[in-house]
Amino acid sequence: MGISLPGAIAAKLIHPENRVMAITGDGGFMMNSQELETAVRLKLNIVVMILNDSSYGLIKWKQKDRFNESFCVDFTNPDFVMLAEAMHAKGFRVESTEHLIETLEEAFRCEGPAVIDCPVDYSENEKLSMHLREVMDRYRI
Ligand SMILES: Cc1ncc(C[n+]2csc(CCOP(=O)(O)OP(=O)(O)O)c2C)c(N)n1
Repeated sequence: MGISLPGAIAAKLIHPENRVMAITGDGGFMMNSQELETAVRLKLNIVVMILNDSSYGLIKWKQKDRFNESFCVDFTNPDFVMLAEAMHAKGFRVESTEHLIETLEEAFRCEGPAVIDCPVDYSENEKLSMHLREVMDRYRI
C-alpha cells in the first residue's frame, strides 16, 4: 500500500517517453498523497486513478468472507478532485462506466499529473466469492 503514486513517479522519471498510470485504492492513495507535490514540481505527466470505495476494500472482503461482518475498515475521503486542484494537479471524477475511457483520454492529455476519482462497488467481489464457493463445492475442491 502507498507505493502506486511514488512508483508511478519513478516509472515516469525512468521512462519519460511512456504513458504511466497508477491505479490505487483510496486507502493506499491517502498513505502517500503528499507525493502529488513531487509530481507537480517535476511536471510529470502521470495519471493516478483512485478506486474509491471509502474503505480498505480487500480487507473488508476478506473479513466478510471469513466472519460474515467487517470491522474498522470504513472511512471517509476528501473530495479527490478538490484535493488534486488544491495541490495544483488536475482532478477528474468518473460519473458513469461509459464516461471512463473519455476521462482517461482527457487525463492523459493534461500537462502535469492528473488524478481521477473512480467510484467502485466492491460488493461485486462478494458475488465472486459466492460463485467460487459454488464451483469449489460442485467439484469438491
Ligand atoms: C503498508 C501496508 N499496510 C497494510 C497493508 C495491508 N493491506 C493490504 S490491502 C489493504 C487495504 C487496501 O485498501 P485500499 O488501498 O483502499 O484498496 P482497496 O482494497 O479498497 O481496493 C491493507 C490494509 C499493506 N499491504 N501495506
